[in-house]
Amino acid sequence: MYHLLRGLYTELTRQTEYSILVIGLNGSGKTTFVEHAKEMYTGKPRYESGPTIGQNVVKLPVSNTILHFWDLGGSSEFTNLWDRYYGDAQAVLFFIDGTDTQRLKESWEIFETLKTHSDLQGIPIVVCATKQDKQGAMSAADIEKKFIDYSNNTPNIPYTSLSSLSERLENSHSHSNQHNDDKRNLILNLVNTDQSSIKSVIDALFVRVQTSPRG
Ligand SMILES: Nc1nc2c(ncn2[C@@H]2O[C@H](COP(=O)(O)OP(=O)(O)OP(=O)(O)O)[C@@H](O)[C@H]2O)c(=O)[nH]1
Ligand SMILES: [Mg+2]
Repeated sequence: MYHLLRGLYTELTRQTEYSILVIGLNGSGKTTFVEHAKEMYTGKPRYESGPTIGQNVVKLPVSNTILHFWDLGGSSEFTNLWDRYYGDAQAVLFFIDGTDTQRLKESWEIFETLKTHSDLQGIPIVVCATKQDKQGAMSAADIEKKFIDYSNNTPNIPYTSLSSLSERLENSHSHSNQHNDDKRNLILNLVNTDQSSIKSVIDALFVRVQTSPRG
C-alpha cells in the first residue's frame, strides 16, 4: 500500500523537464542570462566566472515544469562540440551580441547551420539580441534586416528561409503554409540585467517547448 501511494504521489508530482541548448559566440551573454535567470527563478546566487569552459548547467522551475539550460562555451575551441547536444534539445536559445557588428555575419552563418541541421528539424530557435542597454547596440530588428541582406546576397539561401524570424513577420505571413516550419523561431531584444527582459525570453521558451516535436 505504501509503495502504491508513494508511486502515485511521485507520478502526480512529477515535473516535465525540457532541455534548452544555449549557444552563441563567446562573450554574447549566454552565462550572464542563465545566471540572472537562475537568481530570479530560484533565489540561488549567481555564479560569475568569466568565459565558460565546457558547459554550465542550470535548472529553472517555471510553472509546473523544469527548464534545463545547457549553456555551452562559445570560444572557438568549444563550438565544434555544440552539435553533440542538438539531438536532445527541445529548444535552442541562440545569443547574438548586439554590439558585435564585426561578427554578425559569423552569427548568421551559425544560425543558418542550426536551421538546416538534421538533428534540429522543427526545433524552435529563440534568438536574443543582447546588450541592448549599450549605446549603439544593434536591435533585434536591425539584426533581422542584416540577416535578410546576407541571405539575399548568398546563393542557395532564399529570402523566405528567414522571413518569419520575428513575430512581426510571422504575423504578416501567417496565411502562408510555406512559413509554418519557421513560425516558432523568434528574435527578441535582451538586457541581461533586466528582469522583464529575462522573463520575456523564458516565457517565449516555455510556450515553445510545450509543442516542441521532441516534447
Ligand atoms: N551591458 C551588458 N553587458 C552584458 C550583457 N550580457 C552580458 N554582458 C557582459 O558581456 C560579457 C560576456 O558575458 P558572458 O555571459 O560571459 O558571455 P558568454 O556568452 O557566456 O561567453 P562564453 O562563455 O565565452 O561563450 C560579460 O562581461 C557580461 O557582463 C548585457 O545585456 N548588457
Ligand atoms: Mg559563458
